[in-house]
Amino acid sequence: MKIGMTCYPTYGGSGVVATELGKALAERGHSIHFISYALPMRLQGFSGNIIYHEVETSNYPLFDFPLYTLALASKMVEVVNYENIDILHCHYAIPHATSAYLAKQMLNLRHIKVITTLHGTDITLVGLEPSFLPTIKFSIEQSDGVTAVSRFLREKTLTHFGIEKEIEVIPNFVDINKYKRINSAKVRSQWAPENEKILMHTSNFRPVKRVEDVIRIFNEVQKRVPSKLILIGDGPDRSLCELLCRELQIQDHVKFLGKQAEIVDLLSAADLFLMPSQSESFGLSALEAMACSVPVVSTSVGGLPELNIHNQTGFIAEIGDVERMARYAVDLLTNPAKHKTFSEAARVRATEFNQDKIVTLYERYYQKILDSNNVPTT
Ligand code: GMT
Repeated sequence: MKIGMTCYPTYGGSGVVATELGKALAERGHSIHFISYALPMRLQGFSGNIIYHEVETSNYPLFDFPLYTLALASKMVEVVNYENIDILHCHYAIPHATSAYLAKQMLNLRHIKVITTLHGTDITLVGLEPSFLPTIKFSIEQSDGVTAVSRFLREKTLTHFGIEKEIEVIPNFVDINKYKRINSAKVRSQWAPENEKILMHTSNFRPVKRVEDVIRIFNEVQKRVPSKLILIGDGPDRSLCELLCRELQIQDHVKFLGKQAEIVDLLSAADLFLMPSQSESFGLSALEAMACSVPVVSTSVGGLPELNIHNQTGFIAEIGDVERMARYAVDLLTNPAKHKTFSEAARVRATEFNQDKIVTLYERYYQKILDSNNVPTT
């Protein structure tokens, strides 16, 4: 198949899923054309079956705001025509599904099929804003196929947007052969020279991630367990978090690593992963941690309970219940036998989301949509 894959290239789960999916499909012999405004973060190195097409936006003085949606639609038309694309697969509905709809119209409804994968805040947060809702609802309804990364997200799409369309749940995935616990003695000795416990969090530091709660949980934990906190990623809340560490006088126990492209050796040094999000449709970074045998303490929001099994692969608690999450963390970090059992269960759970299995689901879904003669609902 020839697939045009559109995603955000930045540090975030939807771009990671799109990129890893594209790479896996390319390895299976499909031709993948990434269409985005910058090289997706995890798309490094040459692969014979992958081509990257950059979307240029005009900064003509009349345009106060870059017209990315239109520029993307035009680039999609070009790539579909020149490369004989079968499917445009859009990750994150805004504005990608809208650009793909426009492109399909410009192509005069040529054989091209549009598939939209819903990832999270495109449905639960920003997509609900009045300035987006009607357009996003329309674009989702006009897609030939729609997938969501969790059952939670499918339900939210149907109820929030009043959409009656069939939505296939295809969960996120991890390459369990790459994401597995490796010897981390060197990294551990740098971060925790006294063999302290290591707590970890990775995110794009947006308010929904509640990284301040990560720090408050750690503050409670370190009072009872010698420990260090490693924070990976960057984003709008990072400065606030750096400040909070200083206010709590724990800055010497917390390391902000910024964005990291390769994290297996980092995750392998962790004893516990924290994800106290306010909203999380799936929690890909928790899955990657679990694949590296790291138990997870998370909130119970969104799709997280579909991944993190309470009292088995970690613990779940209500949003903002810092005290409870800290108690769970201390329980695991002070009980080696329990920690070992949870770590093993986390790895076993992660294997259920193995890349090979989930990429096959996408391949089958592509074929189903290509074979269908569906008329999008309006
Ligand atoms: O919706 C977002 O916040 C963007 C997106 C991203 O690009 O980071 O994250 C979502 O998609 C990920 C991949 O499917 C999921 O693992 C995240 O749970 C989800 N984030 C939220 O729902 C907040």
